Order: sequence, then structure tokens, then C-alpha cells
Amino acid sequence: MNLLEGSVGVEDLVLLEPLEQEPLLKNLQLRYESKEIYTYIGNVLISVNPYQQLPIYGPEFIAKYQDYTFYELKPHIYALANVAYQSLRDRDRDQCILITGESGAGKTEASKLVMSYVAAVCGKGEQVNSVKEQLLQSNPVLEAFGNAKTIRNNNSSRFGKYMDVEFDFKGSPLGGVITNYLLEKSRVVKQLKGERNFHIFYQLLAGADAHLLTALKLERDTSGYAYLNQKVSRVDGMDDAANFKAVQSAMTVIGFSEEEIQRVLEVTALVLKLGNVELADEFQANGVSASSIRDGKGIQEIGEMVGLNSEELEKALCSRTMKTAKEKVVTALNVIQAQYARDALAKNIYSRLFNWIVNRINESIKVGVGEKKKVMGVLDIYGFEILEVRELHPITCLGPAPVTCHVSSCQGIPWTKVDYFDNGIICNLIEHNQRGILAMLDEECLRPGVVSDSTFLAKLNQLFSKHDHYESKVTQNAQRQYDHTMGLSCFRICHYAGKVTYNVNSFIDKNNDLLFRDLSQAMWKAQHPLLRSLFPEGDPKQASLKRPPTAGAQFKSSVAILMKNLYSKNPNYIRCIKPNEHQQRGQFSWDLVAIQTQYLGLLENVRVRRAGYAYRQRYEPFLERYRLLSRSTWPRWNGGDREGVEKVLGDLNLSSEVAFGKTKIFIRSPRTLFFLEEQRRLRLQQLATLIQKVYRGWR
Ligand code: AOV
Ligand code: MG
Repeated sequence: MNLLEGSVGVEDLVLLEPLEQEPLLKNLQLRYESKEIYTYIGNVLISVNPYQQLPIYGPEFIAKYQDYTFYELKPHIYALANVAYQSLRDRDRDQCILITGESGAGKTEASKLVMSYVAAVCGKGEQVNSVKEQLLQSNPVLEAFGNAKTIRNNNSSRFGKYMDVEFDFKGSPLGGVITNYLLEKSRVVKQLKGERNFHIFYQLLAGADAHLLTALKLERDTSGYAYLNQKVSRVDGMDDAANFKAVQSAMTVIGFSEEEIQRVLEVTALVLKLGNVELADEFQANGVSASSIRDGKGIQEIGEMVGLNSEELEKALCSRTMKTAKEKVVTALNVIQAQYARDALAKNIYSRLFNWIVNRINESIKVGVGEKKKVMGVLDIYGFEILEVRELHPITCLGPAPVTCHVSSCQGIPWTKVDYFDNGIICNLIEHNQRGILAMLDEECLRPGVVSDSTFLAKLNQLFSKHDHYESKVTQNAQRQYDHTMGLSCFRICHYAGKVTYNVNSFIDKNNDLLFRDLSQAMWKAQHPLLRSLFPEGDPKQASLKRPPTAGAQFKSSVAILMKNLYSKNPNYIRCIKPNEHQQRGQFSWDLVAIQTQYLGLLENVRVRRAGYAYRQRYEPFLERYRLLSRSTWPRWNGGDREGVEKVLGDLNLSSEVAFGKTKIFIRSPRTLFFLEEQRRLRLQQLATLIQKVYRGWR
């Protein structure tokens, strides 16, 4: 690509020529290799994960980006944060920062950089600083409880997070609200090979002092815990013990009392200990299988720690009470069912603890209702994992910028029509009220026993066989397309992020997420105030027969609220790209980046942007036409064409309205062009009068 040789590529892909996939990738690669990880598409920021600490985030950089406008300095996440913040403060427009990308692409780091930039530039004073500290310190706490090492990312967010930061009219922070989405709670009881449970478990065991360990009746060695008993217990470069101290101190800064911190750790320890409760088969006289707890010591300790009668706990784990209209029937659970109950309990305790922590943080950072405020929302979701079969949890449809492209012809200025991928179709496929996949799943769950995962799939096949974005083995067979990568129990949705294959195995179980009433009632009887408060439905007085909303339904309604919230704000987009699969610095894997640029729709994005730049022209004719507008270029100009154009536009204060390409100038708005034309007309008139005067003078 001789076009780019010897340079570090264009800083804004709008200026890329020719506008095609290969030069676009080449441009990103060139920049990445010169440690330029940021590139613009207009005001959209692309960020390629450097996997190394670059010296571009210090206070001096914050100061610099604060003082310059967007296009004056190199592309940077600080420039984007600055535009968003200034527009919030000075133009009173609520902002949101939307960050998308593959798992490990750098979304969470980007969200933290935005937050720390805004914190650094927004207001001063003791009160303000303490609010800032609380907002920033929520990160280590939420990451400890909600992040884990996965194959793709050593610090992978296993929950979605949306945070509103609220400011007063002067732009000083008042506080905020955090919303969390779908913690991946199956991780509590089981992890894939090479992955870990949530960080907090390892942090606690490594970082607690001897006194705390004894109080929680824990052993330091992770290998003794069934829920942690995987091959990986340590992560390179991650100091669990030090992080534990950081989490404790962060909780204190946020405002957790010492007692609250202790209670949280007790519940965390409880989850670990539950995993070690071993269940055994027991055959009753009548031949019905039942189960019991094999070793009483563990359950005894649990009972003591949370103030619970251990016999009752055993009963709750090993049997199930069914209520009919007339009577209560207690059935014994076999060992498989009892293990399921134990794991369901552990998952529920942990995910409810997580929600409690989020709520507790919100209590500390919340802003009084009466106050008028400006809001900046930051959305950091878990990443898509492309080319992989996935389970229920990550069906999201937070698509790319909803770009509408107006096509018109404006006084001969060519507007380009762009077909932009409409993510709404897919949102509908997943989310539609009666006919969407989530709704379907709910319907199936209402008929337990009658319906299985496979009948669910059959139903989807029947309903969506004609849908352009739905595929399964059956629909493929019908169209005589054979794709051997898709199993019989799978269906596939063509998300904007590429095709994602879902396996329906245990979809229904997951959606139901059954927690037997016996278990919540047992938990509610605990003397431990925090544990008890996590199970309000265990209170017999509260026990209504109404089914709790299913996972699908809960998610659907929270996404709807989020969408509404985002639509009310001015969006700022950050597109994160993962350069390689090995979490290694300096490696740029062409194919991997190619897939991501495709699913992020970068090329389309540039086309839309260019369409937004209504007008472009080579430098030479442009300079010829307008050089009479500046004293620097009129009547004589000896420099290059591009420099001349820069001079003219600079003198007219129009630099921020245009972009300078390699061979062409790009003008964003037709208004700029009309303005130039008008100025030219006036100038010509002026010159004509001048010439007449001179001419008369001669006479
Ligand atoms: P993610 O949020 O996009 O993945 P992270 O933000 O956790 O990805 O980034 C993964 C890792 O990449 C981080 O832990 C850092 O080591 C490194 N990294 C990312 N951005 C930078 C940066 N600007 N400078 C230096 N290192 C960086 V997931 O949460 O898995 O979707 O669900
Ligand atoms: Mg993340």
C-alpha cells in the first residue's frame, strides 16, 4: 500500500483513500505498530488494545487535551471524553459513552479512562473530591465481585454495567447511579478449563490475615474448595492479596461500615463452604431414592457462621415441599437433584450479594431527588465472543450507532446513499413481545415437564424459519445448505456482531433458575442480617404464589429501560478492537481484526461519515477558487496547494468544519460551502469596485 508507506496512516478514516477493507486494516495496523492505538472515524473513536502501559495517560496529557479542540491533537480517548464533558457542561446536553467490542478488546479499561479523565477536569474542592473518590472506587469493588479470568481476558467483566454520573449546573460531580445486568452466576459453581471463579474468592483466601481467615473458618489453600478446584488458581501479573487490600480500602472509601464489610465477606465465605457440602445417595425402605449430607462438619460450620439450624438446612437441601390447594407434600430429592439445589442456592446467594453491593454503592453515591442535574452515562457491557457457541446469558442486542442516513440532493452536492445495517431487526427477533425468542422461552417455561429443550428448538425453527437472521440445522436443510459447524441442538442468530450460535441445552433450566421455596425460607431464617435480607421471599408472610419473573423477562425489561435512557442522551462511541488472541503486546492478527472491523461495521461507518462530509474536492481547484479570501494567499501564493487551503480556512476560522485528506479537502456541512461562496461573491464585488476606482483614477 504505497499510499501509506512511511507514515503512521491517517488519523481519521474519513480521509482514507481508497475506502476499502484492506487499506482500512493496513491503516490500523500501521498505527498500531507505531503505538498509535487510537484512530477516528469523525467523532467515533477506534481503540486497539495495546496490551502494555503506554505513556499517554499522565496528568500532562489530561491537561493538554483539556486545552485543545477535538481535531487539534492526535486521536485520544481523552479528546472524546473532553468533547462529551464540555458539551454536557457548556451546552447542557446529557451525554452517554457507548463502548463496544469483543471480549478483551479494552472496553472496561476505556470506561475507566473516560471516568478518570472526567474526574480530573470536573470541579475542585473537598466535597467534590470525596464524591469523585467514591465514584472511582466503585470500580475495584465491582471488578472483584463481578470479574474473572476467562480464556480471553484475565480480567473479564462477567456482568454488564451502566453508570450515570450526575453533575450540577457548573459541571461538578454530585454522585451517580450504577445499574448492573445479568451477572454470569453459573461461574460460581463451575468454570471452563483454564478459567477462574470470580476474583474475590481468590483475593479473600490470599489476602485475608490469619485472624480473618480463622473467623471465617477458611483455609488459605484454594485447592480445598470444590468451587475453586480448577487447575488455575493464579493469574500472571495479578496480585490477589494486594487487590484484596485495595478492595477493602475501596469499600471503606465508598462508605461501607466495618461491620458491613465483614458481613459481605462472611456471605462470600459461605458460598465457598456450600460448595464443599457433599451429598450422598440414601435409599429409603420403600425403594425411593433420597439424599443426605455426607459429612456433618461442613454444614455445622455453615450453620454456626450464619446462625442457622443445620438440620433445617439439610432438610431444605435434600427435600422439596410442594403445595397443592389442600395439602403440603414433602418429596425427597435424589442426589443429583440435591446437588442441583445446593448449586442453585450458592449461585443465588452470590448473585443477590452482588446486587446488594451495587445497591449499597448506589446508596452512598446517590443524589437528592430535587436537584437539577446533568448526566453522563457510561455503558460497559460484556464483550461478544465471536465464533463460539454460547449459552443463554449473553443475548444482548446493544447494537452500533443507530445511524440514519438522509439521502437528498442539495444544489448539486452529491450525497451518498449508504445501506446501514439495521440492528432493530435483530432486537425484534430476540425481544419481540409475543413472538421474540425471549418471549418464546418464557412461554415454554410455563409448562415445565411438558416441554424440553428440543421442543423449544422445534418451536423456534417453526416460527423463524423464514427470518433472515435466524438459522438452524433444520432451516439449513430446507435450503439445502450444509454447515457442519452447527450442531443439531443449536440455532444461530446473525447479530450485527457476526453470526452467533446458541445451544439450547439447558436453556429452559437456566431461564427458570429455580430456587426451591424451601431454600429461600431456610435462608430467611438465618440470624445473619445480610444473608437474611437477601431472601425476602423466604418470609412466610411474603410468600405469594406468584412466579418470580424469569431471567429472560427480567433482562428484557431492563434492556428496554436502558435503551430509553440512552436515546435521551447524546451518544459518543468508542469501538474497541482486540489485536490478537494471546493478550500479547505488539501482535496484530490481520484476520482477527478483519472480523472485528466487519462486525463493528467500520467501513459502513466511514461511508456514513463521508456522506456527512457533503463536499470534497482536490486542493488545487479549491485553492484557486477561494484564495482571494485570505491576505496570505491573495494576490500571490507560492506554497503548496494543501498548505494554501489550510491558510485560507484557518484565516476564516473554519478549520474545525473541515478535514484535510491526502489529496482532497472534506467539508462537513453545506453551510460551510454556502458561506464560502457568499464570502467569495462579496469579495468579488469588493474587488470590482476597487478596480473601478483605480480605473477612474487613471482617467
Ligand atoms: P473488555 O472489558 O473489553 O473485555 P478490558 O478492558 O478488560 O477488556 O481489557 C483487557 C486487558 O487489556 C486489560 O486488563 C489490560 O491489561 C489491557 N488493556 C486494555 N486497554 C488498555 C489500555 N488502554 N492500555 C493498556 N492496557 C490495556 V470483557 O470485560 O472480557 O468483554 O467481558
Ligand atoms: Mg470488561
